[in-house]
Amino acid sequence: MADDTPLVSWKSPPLSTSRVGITLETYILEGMMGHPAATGAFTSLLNQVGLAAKLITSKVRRAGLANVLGYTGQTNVQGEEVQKLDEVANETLIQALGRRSHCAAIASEEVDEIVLLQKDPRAPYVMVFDPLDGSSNIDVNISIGTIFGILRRHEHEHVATEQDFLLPGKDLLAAGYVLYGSSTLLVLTTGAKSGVHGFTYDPTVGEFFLSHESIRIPDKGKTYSINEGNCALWTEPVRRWNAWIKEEDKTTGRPYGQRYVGSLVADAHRTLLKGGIFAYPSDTKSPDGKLRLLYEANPFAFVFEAAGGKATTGTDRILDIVPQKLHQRTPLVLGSSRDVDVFEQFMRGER
Ligand code: FDP
Repeated sequence: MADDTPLVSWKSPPLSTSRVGITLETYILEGMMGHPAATGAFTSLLNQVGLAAKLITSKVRRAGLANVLGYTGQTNVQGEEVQKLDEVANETLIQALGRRSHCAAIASEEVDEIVLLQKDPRAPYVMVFDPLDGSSNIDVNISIGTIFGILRRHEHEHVATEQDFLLPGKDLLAAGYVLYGSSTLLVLTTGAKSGVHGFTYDPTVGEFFLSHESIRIPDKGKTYSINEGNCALWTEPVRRWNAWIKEEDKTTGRPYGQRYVGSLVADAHRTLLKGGIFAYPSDTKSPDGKLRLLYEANPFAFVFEAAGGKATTGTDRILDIVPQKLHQRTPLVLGSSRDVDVFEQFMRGER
């Protein structure tokens, strides 16, 4: 009798919904295919952000060498004036975005005024970015990053103006950051519905691959992140919160550990993955806070909320603030929802 048992038993792998391993371009393209009315403009813009991230990575990775060769904003060995890395990153982004017709203008932490990229008033988007955040850390080989956000223009009678940028963070269409750390990681979100995803750069093939799918920040963490050297400058509620988080109490997991890199991208990224709280409150030296609303606070607030976390000034939701000017500063508190809630309770005097 013939034996029907196959020599090698083969079972199809379980159907997986995980997309880990797909490239950033595929991810962006799939996003567009989910919107039948999409023109491709947004897709193209996100792809240009990916391209700029690759170009800046290659420059950041050579920064130490460049330093040795004198490429530090002074004169290089050929006697030429050379640019600082944050200026290089700024120009790289402007050039990458200017090559397509979709980004009407940009506002950058590096530039006083907006930079117009398109004369066509129909150009649909504007972009905000901090091209190289934490730049005081470049010289000491510590992680730095690029932060970005994309807004839709509402008026197409004229070319873009500053007014196109003065929108609350809740109006962002997309936001994210690129962390130049032990590897380069691009974290992107178009909001809570699509989730927050991280793409790790493989320099050997020149592609970003989805490595951190659907990032969710834990409800509560074990670390706090603040420049404790500013303690004498803080307000009384911040000091009381700081003392509380260092007290011993097993039921609430205190004392929390302290972590502070001094590069927002690095501190915020760690907080996003591990949970806990990052705070740069207002103090007597910086009564309005130190960090910039448009380039730093809003993109991170958008990412944290999309990942299930919170972002506040201590009293108000960051994403609700209507900016009055481009380079406006704000106090910023980001983190796990329960940890941010406690911070706000201290600010309201409830603890
Ligand atoms: P940097 O001054 O090095 O550019 O926004 C700028 C920023 O860094 C953030 O990246 C960082 O979180 C913060 O300032 C650090 O400020 P302190 O040195 O005052 O702690």
